[in-house]
Amino acid sequence: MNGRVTISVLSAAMLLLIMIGTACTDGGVSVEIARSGFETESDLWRENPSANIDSEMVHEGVGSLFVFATGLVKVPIMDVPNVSVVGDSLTVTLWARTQILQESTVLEMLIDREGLDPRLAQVRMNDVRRTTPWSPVQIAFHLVPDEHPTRLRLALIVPQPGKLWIDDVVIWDGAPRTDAGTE
Ligand SMILES: [Ca+2]
Repeated sequence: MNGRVTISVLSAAMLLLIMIGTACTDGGVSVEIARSGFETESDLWRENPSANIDSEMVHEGVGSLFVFATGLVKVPIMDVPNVSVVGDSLTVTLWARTQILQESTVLEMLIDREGLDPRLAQVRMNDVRRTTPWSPVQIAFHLVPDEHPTRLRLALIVPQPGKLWIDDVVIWDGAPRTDAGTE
């Protein structure tokens, strides 16, 4: 009887170790800093006539952000004050859907920094173009040494005409996963 109990405890402990090991391999640092599912209106994109909430073409929930670009358009999507970053990078994950989008969309992050001038970082989302169904995207913004972000402002830059929907945007401290997206 005691032997069985011991084996059960050992099995549970081994399973726990395996689970912890898997989590570390997949994630490393994976703290969520901010999230937007575009479920409510925001002043951020409301003033941009190219951007709207779409309540029909959603990836999740009741809304997504829809951008109808007739030329170059920049749409602010998140403004996150008072951040504290532990990892050596920031990762943005999102879901995107495109329709006749001529050029790749660019994700722009303006990083306010403790003791330094703000830094503007831009990453081209190579697969967010042409006509595609909802697809996961993952973009990494690497931090430079001794850079301590205090505020993050995220924007989409659509360089050419086309339609774009995005949903479930998350900014992570570090790299949350390695199984999706482009960079
Ligand atoms: Ca949503």
